[in-house]
Amino acid sequence: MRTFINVEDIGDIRTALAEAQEIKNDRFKYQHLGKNKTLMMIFFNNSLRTRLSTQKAAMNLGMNVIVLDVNAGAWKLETERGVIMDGDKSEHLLEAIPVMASYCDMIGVRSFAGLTDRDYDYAETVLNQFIRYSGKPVFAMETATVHPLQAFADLITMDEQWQNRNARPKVVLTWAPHCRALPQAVPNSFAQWMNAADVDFVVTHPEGYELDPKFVGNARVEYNQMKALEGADFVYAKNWSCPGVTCPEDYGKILSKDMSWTIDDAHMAVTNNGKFMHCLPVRRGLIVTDDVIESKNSLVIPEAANREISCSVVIKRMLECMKDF
Ligand code: AN0
Ligand code: CP
Repeated sequence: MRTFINVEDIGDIRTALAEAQEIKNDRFKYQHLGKNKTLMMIFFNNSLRTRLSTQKAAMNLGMNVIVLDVNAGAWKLETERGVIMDGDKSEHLLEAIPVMASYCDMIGVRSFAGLTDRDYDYAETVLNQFIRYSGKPVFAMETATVHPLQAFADLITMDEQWQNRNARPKVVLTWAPHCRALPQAVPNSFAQWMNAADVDFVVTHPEGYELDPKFVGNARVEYNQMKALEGADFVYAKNWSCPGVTCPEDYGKILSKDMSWTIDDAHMAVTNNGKFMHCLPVRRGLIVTDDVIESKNSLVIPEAANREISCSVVIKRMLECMKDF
């Protein structure tokens, strides 16, 4: 594996899930693979889980880890070509990338959507520059449009919960209100991975929040949230800003703050004793009530714990490939 961005990069899902359990049973089994190899994690945005779980996964595999917070101590980086750099950005990504790459064997990138220029964000401009100019394996740690390490961890968590049941689970991705404009990376990847998994997948959101067809595919969209939640086995809540699919000029805007979409006991009551999921960080009172997130049906902590496992599978696969280069 040279890049980890989309669900196709992981190959067969059942094989990946089996590999995740193998690693979970013995996290240090592949410690020899990373000896004298260095992972560089580059953050353009904040993180708690990704920062810690990725570092832990790399250490489990015997790697050394370097972490760079671009906005805290490094030179401010220009990302676009053809500009006169007379502003506050002292260095161009086109020099910084090969320099950073010269110190490492593998790169993880976190770079959120700017939410102002849809084409720039959806072209994954920053991530693609890392792939093109580093010459190293690159994985997304949430980029402009995707968060595959999260979606893979979510799938591992659902697989663990659903074991020994014959029917396909009903999984509902529901939009929920938030006070700030958030990216679409988490719902995009979640939709992409659920479409590839053996589940009955439904997406619900207010009108105008339609996700990009590249990710949502032919998933069932139900605009009535309560109807969508009926009989759900898993409820995956997330806020996202307008993806600009039906109305490009609304890209990145907040179109609704409708608090009737906040997941509370009344929402969970229509599900099939459904489990509550969220990638975290979550704002209580907006996305979900205290009671729901603290309930025995809440999976938010196991999801976060499985980030170490999803990342271990990805880094292991990249290290295995490196022998060929
Ligand atoms: C980010 C988002 O919604 O994409 C990160 C989630 C993992 N959340 C915030 O910025 C609050
Ligand atoms: N879920 C997730 O990626 O969290 P962080 O933003 O804290 O890394």
